Amino acid sequence: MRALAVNDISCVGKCSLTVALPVLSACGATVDILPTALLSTHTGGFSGYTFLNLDDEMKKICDHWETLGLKYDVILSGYLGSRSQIDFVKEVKRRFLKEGGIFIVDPVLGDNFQFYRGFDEGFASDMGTLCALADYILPNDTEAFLLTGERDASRALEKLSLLCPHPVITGADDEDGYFLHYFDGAKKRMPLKKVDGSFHGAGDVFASAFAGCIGRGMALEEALKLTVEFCYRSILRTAREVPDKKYGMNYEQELSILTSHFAGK
Ligand code: PXL
Repeated sequence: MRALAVNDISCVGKCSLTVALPVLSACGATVDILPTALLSTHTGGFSGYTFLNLDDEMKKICDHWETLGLKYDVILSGYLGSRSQIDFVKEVKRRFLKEGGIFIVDPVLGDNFQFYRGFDEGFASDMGTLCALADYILPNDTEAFLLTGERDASRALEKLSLLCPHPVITGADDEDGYFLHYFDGAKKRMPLKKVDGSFHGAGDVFASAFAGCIGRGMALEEALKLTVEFCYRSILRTAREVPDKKYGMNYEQELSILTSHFAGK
């Protein structure tokens, strides 16, 4: 299975491509990358970070790839550095996704009911147009709200299901607990064990594992169960081992959950 991860390179603070490469690889994927921006750190909690937008380079990279005839079974889109990149990723899907391939969009916009630095309503609205081309979208509760205007996850899911066949809201509080909400022909939810605190990069760990599982042919519910187990174990480890959560998740020693599942398959 050949996957393309479209995301930024944050040199410090594990997220984006530094997470997508190892996690997708652990699922047995051959992973290529299309970097959207180069940052000294991610933007969540560090000050003074550097940011190089790679708009022009992305176009040149894709023109070269066309000469190689590359096609992907799965394309996973994550953090995009500009509104024009959102349009360009639509073109990447057209040019490089195999017939019958799977397009997964993690609409990276914000967390804790706030935009990440550099994003605004216009960006969210454009991101909605990219979500409309996806087979699966993976917003967190904040992103589901920013895309739909609904704070209630069940109502947000309903609106997102008009946009894309399989929205997955990766964690939201309900009146009776903490759930992952997903649409699979009907609204469904899966209980999640909540660990206190905020875990930077958790969305990228989730999206990468999910894309790997779906790319390897798992059905939606099975893919979600394995992804949730891998994320939960990584979060527990991070809670124990990482004092400063902006440095990202310690998922590395939990990759065996994925490698052992896919061993010999
Ligand atoms: O984890 C999402 C993410 C990805 N990439 C960059 C970010 C963030 C969140 O802060 O800043 C550059």
